[in-house]
Amino acid sequence: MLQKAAIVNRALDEAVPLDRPERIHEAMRYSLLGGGKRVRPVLCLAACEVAGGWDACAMPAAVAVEMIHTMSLIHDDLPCMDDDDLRRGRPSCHRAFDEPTAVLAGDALLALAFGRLADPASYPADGSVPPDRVVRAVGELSRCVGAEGLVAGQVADLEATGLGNPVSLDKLEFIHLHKTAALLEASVVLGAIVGGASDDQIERLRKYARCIGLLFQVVDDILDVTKSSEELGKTAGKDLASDKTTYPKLLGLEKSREFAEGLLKDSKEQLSGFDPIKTAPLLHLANYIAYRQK
Ligand code: GRG
Repeated sequence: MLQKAAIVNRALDEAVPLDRPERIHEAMRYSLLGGGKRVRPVLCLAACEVAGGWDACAMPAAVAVEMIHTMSLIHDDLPCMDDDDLRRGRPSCHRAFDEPTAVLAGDALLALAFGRLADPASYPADGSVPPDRVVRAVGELSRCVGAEGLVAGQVADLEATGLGNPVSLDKLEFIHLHKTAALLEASVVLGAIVGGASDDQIERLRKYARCIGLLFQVVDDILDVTKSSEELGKTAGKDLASDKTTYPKLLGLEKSREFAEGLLKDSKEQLSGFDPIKTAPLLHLANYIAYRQK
């Protein structure tokens, strides 16, 4: 994972040069290159490999999902959203720069993500990723991050915050399936599409991604109450202090851990029909998400 994350970091660095206007590019680079586990791009590369492709085929999609993830974090930290001062162990973008710059840096990363994904020059020159796969990937990404996906999750989360009473388990699942799982789903599905997976393979990998997406959030909720801000690189205990509903609040810590174990098992079952050597990275990534410490 570290090796793949290093390749992704190089691609991200090259994708956002320090062009003019400098301040906006500085802000984009500050948030994009300042840490982050790179879970989404690594998932994208791993799914492409399962489908029979290689890293260069999936790199434009890998870079795109990390750019969108970063822009969602920048916007999530804004005073009008979660109002957070700390991100990836450093001041959040609007703190390090200013609010308008942070909004625009997020907007620019969103646009650039689609630009890189759609640009034929981003792909290997041997035609190993035909244009119809790229078009399908663009549509899939748009659906996963727009008002049916990530944005829907954020809206539902904002609506639920401040109501004073906990949301139901169903509502909590809706929030996380959209706010967190949708982009993990896009990461895996885009990798599978550009790698040349069949429709049936794409749907199985989608199910895997949705399981690990929900798992990711359950683990995030558990870490929020069991780790410190220093360990996490973001404000810990925030969910506990606010009226935000989390799995530990609804189910308790022990039942949340059991729920996480069930999701891990379900995710692995989706990989059973594939070549076990090729799915090994996805299997280990599921374990990593389940047992991560930050
Ligand atoms: C996508 C158009 C568009 C708008 C964004 C603000 C917003 C709408 C959505 C918020 C989404 C959000 C912040 C979801 C939380 C996802 C999550 C669990 C983040 C933590 O991910 P990690 O642990 O972080 O992978 P690192 O820093 O390691 O990358």
